[in-house]
Amino acid sequence: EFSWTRYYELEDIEKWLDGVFAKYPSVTEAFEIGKSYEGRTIRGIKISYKSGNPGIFIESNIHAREWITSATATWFIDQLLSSSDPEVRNLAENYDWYIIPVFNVDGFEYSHKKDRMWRKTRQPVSTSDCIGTDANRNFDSHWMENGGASNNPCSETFAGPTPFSEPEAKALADFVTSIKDKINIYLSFHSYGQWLLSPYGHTKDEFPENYDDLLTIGKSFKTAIKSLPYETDYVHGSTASVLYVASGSTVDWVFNELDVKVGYTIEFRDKGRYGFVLPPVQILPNCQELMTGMKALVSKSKELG
Ligand code: 0X9
Ligand code: ZN
Repeated sequence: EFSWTRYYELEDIEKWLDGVFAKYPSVTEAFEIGKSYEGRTIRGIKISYKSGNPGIFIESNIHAREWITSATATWFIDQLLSSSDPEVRNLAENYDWYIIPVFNVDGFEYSHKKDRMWRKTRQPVSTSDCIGTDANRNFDSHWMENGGASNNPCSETFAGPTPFSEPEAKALADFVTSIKDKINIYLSFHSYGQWLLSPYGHTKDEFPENYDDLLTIGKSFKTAIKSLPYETDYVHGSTASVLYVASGSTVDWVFNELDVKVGYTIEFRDKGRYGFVLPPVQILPNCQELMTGMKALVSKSKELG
């Protein structure tokens, strides 16, 4: 029986997903964006209660060791389908959801089987003995600019030999491009640090034209989470201004190249005490925070049009 009191391997998550499709056939649809370097299928779920809804895309676990992201994504899927909370019903029924719970499938498997702290993809690099690229530096938007990524294959933020060198990144880009007119909000789940990060990542000298709106939406997310009994703090702002310069990320690529103008990287719990190895007892609190923040984020974004 699947639960949110422990972490699961890819195989278990995929079995759970199959069960979800079987249980909710009329409102769910399986999709595949393509295959990973090692040949695994990258799978997603579309949840749609009616046609014509605005769309929200969630990509999760692009960084292998950030297990809380897929645990939270699966919980969120379960809630959209089973919760009777009116605000969750509003999210479920008035938006179309595209959710990829485990994007970096090869890395995720490797983080379970060999190295808990693995981050990157698993594709070798011809010029080095080091393996893997940071998929969140491999997208073709300001790729390798401003020191926001590394050209050293042994670095954790190696951008790859070329933009979209990673089959996973290319598959995601092609898939999101194919449905871009249906996407209003793009979210990328990460850990850790408790940040809500908007574009830009590639520079701290410029801000998007709608940055005020992105801050307003971000503030609603942060305030909502702070109001919960845990009083967890999230810091919001542009990636480059509040965290560090990071170029070639998914959120910036979708924002710049596909013109999806509401996009955030969400860095979940914690602030570093456990870091990537967040204890399972914190899965549900993190999930509750995400849901509370999400309700606020979506409603503020609707309000601002
Ligand atoms: O460095 C990253 O890729 C993310 N942080 S993490 O510790 N999870 O690795 C931040 C990504 C920032 N996003 C954008 N550049 N938009
Ligand atoms: Zn990450």
